[in-house]
Amino acid sequence: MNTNPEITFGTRIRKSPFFESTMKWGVKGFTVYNKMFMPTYYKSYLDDYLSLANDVTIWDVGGERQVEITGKDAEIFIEYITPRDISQCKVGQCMYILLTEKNGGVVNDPVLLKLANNHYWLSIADSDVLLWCKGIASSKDFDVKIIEPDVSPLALQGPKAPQVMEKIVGSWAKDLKFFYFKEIEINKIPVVLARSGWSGEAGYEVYLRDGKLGNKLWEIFMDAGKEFKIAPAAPNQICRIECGMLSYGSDMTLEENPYDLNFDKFVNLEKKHEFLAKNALIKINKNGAKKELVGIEILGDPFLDYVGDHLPMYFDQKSIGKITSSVYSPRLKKNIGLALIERRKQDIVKGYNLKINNQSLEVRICKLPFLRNK
Ligand code: THG
Repeated sequence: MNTNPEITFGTRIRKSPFFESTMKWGVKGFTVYNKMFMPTYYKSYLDDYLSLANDVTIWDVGGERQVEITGKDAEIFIEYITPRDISQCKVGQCMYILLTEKNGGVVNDPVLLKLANNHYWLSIADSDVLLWCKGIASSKDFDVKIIEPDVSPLALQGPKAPQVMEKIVGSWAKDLKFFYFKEIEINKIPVVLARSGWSGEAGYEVYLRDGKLGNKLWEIFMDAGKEFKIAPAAPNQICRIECGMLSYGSDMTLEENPYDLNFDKFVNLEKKHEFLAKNALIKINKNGAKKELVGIEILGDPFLDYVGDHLPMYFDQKSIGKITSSVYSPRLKKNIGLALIERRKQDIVKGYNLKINNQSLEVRICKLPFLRNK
């Protein structure tokens, strides 16, 4: 039996504009994200984590595709697909939003960028937002144009990221505020430069606007980052769990609504514009969510590898939910994770457990985030 199968490289799964560079710099694992190869690690999960936590790393996150919405109704269209009030979003600003379907289920959790009035990008997680948006736009007669533009994000993350960026674009990079961006050129390469990223560390995201120039952009960062010990890496499970960021497809799906995820702050039921999930979310808010997303600590020896399954979590021998992500955190020196469980009536934090390799381990519920460095 083949215990180590590989995903075949063909033309059906897309390659990002940075693909060649990632191969050159020794990528060892890929996942598939929005039907595109996306690196998961280079040296080892631990080495990559240490570079991110202590120095600076560069990530090919081209799989975070953009869905561009333009046209007369672009703003009210975005208002319609999210429960968050985006009317205060300024040109040059990002917002984290949830897209929700009619019953309140989460379709995706993109970063919204406002490039101009009635010109937005949704920088999406792994689900079919382009088709969902096109379906809604045509069924409701919105005057919008919806495309996937030639735009691919490259992330620069880690405590030394501001120094690397300063070297490339100048001192203003350090003053760019979190979740704001500027449209610029780096050595004639058109990009959108944002202060953002999925790591809990300092960092930027550089949205490349010409797929032909990906490897050139990558080398500019590698050269500038050399003196800061830059290393290629990827979205890091340890850092993002430490800082309590969720991953669509793992920690949330269409089966969860924003209240299940404790994302009340991204729902504005009173907002001015109509939105698809309004009635459903009003009802859920009134009756109370059935699930809750919690941070957990798993007692016992360090997990050396990622747990690739949603393991059931038990209380009194009864399955009360599932563990959606878990890792060993070298900084916190414990196993931490996220779980989706039946909403508790009382704040009971002890007495839970999971089963792994015929062993039962104790699980405790903890406050999120575990760690914030910014
Ligand atoms: N960057 C870009 N696109 C993306 C991601 C990204 N698309 C997919 C996925 N990641 C979307 N998920 C998130 C989750 C959290 C955040 C960003 C994208 C995030 N959260 C901040 C926090 O938790 O502190 C801020 C949230 C807030 O507004 O309060 O940054 O990483 N381009």
